[in-house]
Amino acid sequence: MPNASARPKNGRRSRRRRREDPARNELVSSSLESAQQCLFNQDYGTAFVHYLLVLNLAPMFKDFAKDSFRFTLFKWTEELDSVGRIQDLFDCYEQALELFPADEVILNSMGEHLFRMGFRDEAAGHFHKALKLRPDYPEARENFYRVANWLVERWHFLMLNDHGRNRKYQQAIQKAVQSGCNTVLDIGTGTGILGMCAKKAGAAEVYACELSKTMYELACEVLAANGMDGSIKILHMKSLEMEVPKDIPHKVSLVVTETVDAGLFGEGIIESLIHAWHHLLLPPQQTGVPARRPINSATGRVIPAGATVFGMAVESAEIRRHHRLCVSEVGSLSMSAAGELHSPVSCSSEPDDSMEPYTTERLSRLPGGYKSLTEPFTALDIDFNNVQELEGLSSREVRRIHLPVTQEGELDALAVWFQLHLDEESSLSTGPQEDTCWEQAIYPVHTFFLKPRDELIVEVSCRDAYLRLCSVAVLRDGREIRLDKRLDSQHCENPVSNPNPEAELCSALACLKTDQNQTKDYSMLECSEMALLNNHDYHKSFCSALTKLISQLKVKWQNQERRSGDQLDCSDLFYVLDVSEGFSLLSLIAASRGHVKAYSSVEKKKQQEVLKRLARSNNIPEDHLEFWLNHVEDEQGMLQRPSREKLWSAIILDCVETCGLIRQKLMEKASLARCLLEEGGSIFPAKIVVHGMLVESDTLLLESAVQGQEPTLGFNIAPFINQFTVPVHVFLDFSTLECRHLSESAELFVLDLMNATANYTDREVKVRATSGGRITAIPFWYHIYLDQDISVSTFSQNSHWKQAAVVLQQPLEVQAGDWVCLTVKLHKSTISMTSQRQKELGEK
Ligand code: 44T
Repeated sequence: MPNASARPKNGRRSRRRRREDPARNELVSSSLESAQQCLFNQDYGTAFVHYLLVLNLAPMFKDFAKDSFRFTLFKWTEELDSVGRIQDLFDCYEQALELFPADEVILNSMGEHLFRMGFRDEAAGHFHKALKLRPDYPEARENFYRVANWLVERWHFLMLNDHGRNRKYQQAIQKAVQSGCNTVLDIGTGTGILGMCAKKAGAAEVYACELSKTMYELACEVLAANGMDGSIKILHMKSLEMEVPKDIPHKVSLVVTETVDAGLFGEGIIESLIHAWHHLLLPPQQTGVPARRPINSATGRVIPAGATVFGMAVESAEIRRHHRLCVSEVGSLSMSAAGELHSPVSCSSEPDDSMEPYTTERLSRLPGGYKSLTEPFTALDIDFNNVQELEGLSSREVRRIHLPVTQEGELDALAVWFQLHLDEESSLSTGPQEDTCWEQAIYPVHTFFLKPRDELIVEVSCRDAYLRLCSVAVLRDGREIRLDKRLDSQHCENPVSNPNPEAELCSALACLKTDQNQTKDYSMLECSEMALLNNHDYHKSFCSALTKLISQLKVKWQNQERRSGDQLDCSDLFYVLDVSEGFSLLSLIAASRGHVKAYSSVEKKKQQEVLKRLARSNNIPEDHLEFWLNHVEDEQGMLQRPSREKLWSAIILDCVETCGLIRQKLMEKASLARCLLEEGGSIFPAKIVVHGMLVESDTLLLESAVQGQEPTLGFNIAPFINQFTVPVHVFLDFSTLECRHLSESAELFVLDLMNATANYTDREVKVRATSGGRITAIPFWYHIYLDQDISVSTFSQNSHWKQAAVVLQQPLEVQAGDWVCLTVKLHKSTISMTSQRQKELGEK
């Protein structure tokens, strides 16, 4: 590959010299010819090098060769990708962008590679640039929408729309500045709002830092728009890397921050504050020593001043089905041999790195609700102005808390929230009862049925700067029942004080033994995969549809044999391919139908083991289950014939993502799959019908964009952050969304996966408003038809899918009886909608 940096700059004089240089011209034209020849021969690597040479030597060919160059680049990088030459791949893109820095197609394509490699921030930057260059470029727009949620998380909108929170922070900052905190650092400034509050309150010097590149750039725009770019110094870095005087000239008297997540410590506030106290803040005010000088003149402090964390034991079927296997049979397969299946969120006393200590939910919006089994208890109190206390957190002794059970029920989780004490007077709460938008942290625990006179023993500790909560035991009738899974078996049910040390030793050994077995058969599933296993209807439907298809094919085969006079060959099998993403039992369910050789796309070794164990225990011959990805070399080859002389009887496509969107490239996969089917074979699903409903929901608006015309605390922020608004809200729980239904549910679109001639033009659908109101959103979901009669809905009680909703840019006022015309578009598996009122259509 030529070294791009060694190329001469193309100044005017050198260009003229080049044109006059016959040897150079000769080289350019022969290279151009070679490039074209190599392209024709599909030798993309060499073609690419030739094009690079030509275009660097003779930029005037850029217009002429642009399309071929792009084509070569895409083909060559595809090859590099398939053989894992990632560095080379990105080098090629960089060289291409040096030649065509404003080429939106190259930018977008590089973004796609970056995204696939997990560089989301960078990927998003490329999509954003491509979109700015060509706002009507649909590929870049769709890609941008897919990543916008990661770049600028949706809570930014909630936060900026939370006037109560904004005002409380503003007042606390104002008070601190007016009482003498003159130099301020905003850690994790986001849009810059807290820093701007400090400046507006009169602080002499304001600094801010932000680690996310996107947020940093956004904050720069916001500061400039508010005329504060000269007076607030913003740094693109993590506060932990900041030093005095390198980054800020001296220590500050106030740190303001809201780097807290639902579990309080998840954004690293403890570590940031310890570092800030040692390196960035003036010493704290001595407690107990009366201040002689004006307070805070040479001392430092933090807003928020501290926090109190609360916890409560809850029952929730919704939490349970996402973290525990709740069924003993899945689609007629017995699950008893599955071994231990865990979600990645665990309260294990020895958590490993792959585990998260908590997940988050809004308890008030949990489908099916929740039941409190104990009163809320104080889990922790922390003073952010006391560095010794912050440092001591990790070494604090594990605290055991005894909680009287107040209501009987299944113990599923410990829910956690907190009060953030901004100063002595003012605080914010993230509690489930409050009228706030904040989620609670959920620590799923080992399920146990609690009775009213029980006492639940919870352990609270702080490890790796995370708060950890674990329910360890239940006190019932004077006996302590251990809840840790590892000590869960019968032998481990110890009386509170075991008078017999020998018996204690025996039971400890017994536990050790179980422990070993469990480690062996232990496998982790994503929460959505766990919920999928628990989705009885889904598996039952697949089971029926597969049984039906196979019996139809059997009849067909038998008829053919009768006609041809051949004997039925018992070794002839039906071939079924399951290309579901992640863990899926569908291949096994297919294999259990008899006369089926099934191919699973499960990739993880541990999960393959689970399937093998289940096959054995369900009497499925070992050679009737294969792992497809062990056979194919690369993902591109995912859809192939089972073998040279065979075709598939069924191909199972995983068509909807958990978030509620249709999977990318579904239609391409379906058309490929159709070609690989034997006659009479089928793709599952055969058809997808999109359903939707008109609703009025302020909640959805608040989570989608900063609302209203009023500036936020007097600052101009909304237009900047709202650039990251996306038209489709994902991961929606439509069943618990606060909203008014303004229509019945309606069929919006049909995707016919079995039909090769289906033509997906825009579709106009008329929906009648059943009540008057403002349509702000159109939640949508899918009826997935496995065949003509059997379907599953992605909006059902046990669904492992969430729903999605189109959020309208402008709410649409309607009256009962009005007709609304929706234009539904499908572009590359992405559904979009626009709406219009059609009063004049009247009743028909
Ligand atoms: N919390 C709201 C907002 N960052 C989440 O890159 C508050 C949520 C909330 N930058 C319950 C209650 C509430 N140095 O942009 C992000 C992040 C950045 C840093 C520089 C650092 N050490 C950090 C750490 C984080 O700060 C921004 C905000 S952090 C996420 C805040 C009532 N649930």
